[in-house]
Amino acid sequence: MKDLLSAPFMAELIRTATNMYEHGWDERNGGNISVLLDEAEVGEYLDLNRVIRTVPIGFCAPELSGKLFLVTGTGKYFKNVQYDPAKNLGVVRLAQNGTQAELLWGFSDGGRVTSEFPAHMMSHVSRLAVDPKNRVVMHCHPSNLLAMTFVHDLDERAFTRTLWRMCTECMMVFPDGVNVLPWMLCGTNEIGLATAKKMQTARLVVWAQHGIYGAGRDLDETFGLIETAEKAAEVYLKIAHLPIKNTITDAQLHAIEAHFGVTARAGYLE
Ligand code: 2HA
Ligand code: ZN
Repeated sequence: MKDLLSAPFMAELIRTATNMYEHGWDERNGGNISVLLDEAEVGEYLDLNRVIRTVPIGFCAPELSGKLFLVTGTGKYFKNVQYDPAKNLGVVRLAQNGTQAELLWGFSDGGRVTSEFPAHMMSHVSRLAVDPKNRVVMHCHPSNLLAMTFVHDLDERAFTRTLWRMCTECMMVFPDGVNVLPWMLCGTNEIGLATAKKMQTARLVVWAQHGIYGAGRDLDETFGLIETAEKAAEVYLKIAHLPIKNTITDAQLHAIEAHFGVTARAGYLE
């Protein structure tokens, strides 16, 4: 068996969690990540028949039964992931028709999967139905997006259109837009279900007064999605209180669509 800490997916997760912390997106134990792993690849590093412990997960995701995830732990700090991956991360397999998680590696201090496991797993189900190559769900607390939810209309079309107009790149990076949930209690199946429903139509879901969820094919793409939306929110907060003299028009957004071969969310442009 090869050393799991040398696996590319492990190195990439450690690098990403560290980078997210350094961006100020994951204070204290804020944020969580889950990555759908390839069973054959994990089999090079772990004995897939050796289950350390089994825990009920409090919801049912039969679509994910048998699937393996690398996931951050509840109460764990992103800033510490690089120093002790085996304590802060775990590899789990959903079992028993998606009602239990079998721990195959990690959470060495007796820890458990992220408190947002329902939102993560339900979002994986939603995104896999749209894109079978989706592997990553990421949650964090970027300051500008969070701040924006206090001063901007939470209507999804309006919120998306504002972000699209803040930087030219936004339309290319998230033409599917940003969905928005009102404030809800986090760590519950209810917010998990609501997030997953929003994930059916966009890869970014803002949790008002809390943070954001992103989904994508790999960690770089998902990080980049959140990074781009956060940059746009930062620009918005710099200009929102000033007299606006120029903007990106809908005609210009259509020009981006045509030139770069992207399609804006239906009905979001005039
Ligand atoms: O895991 O970010 O939403 C800590 C959180 C909860
Ligand atoms: Zn959070």
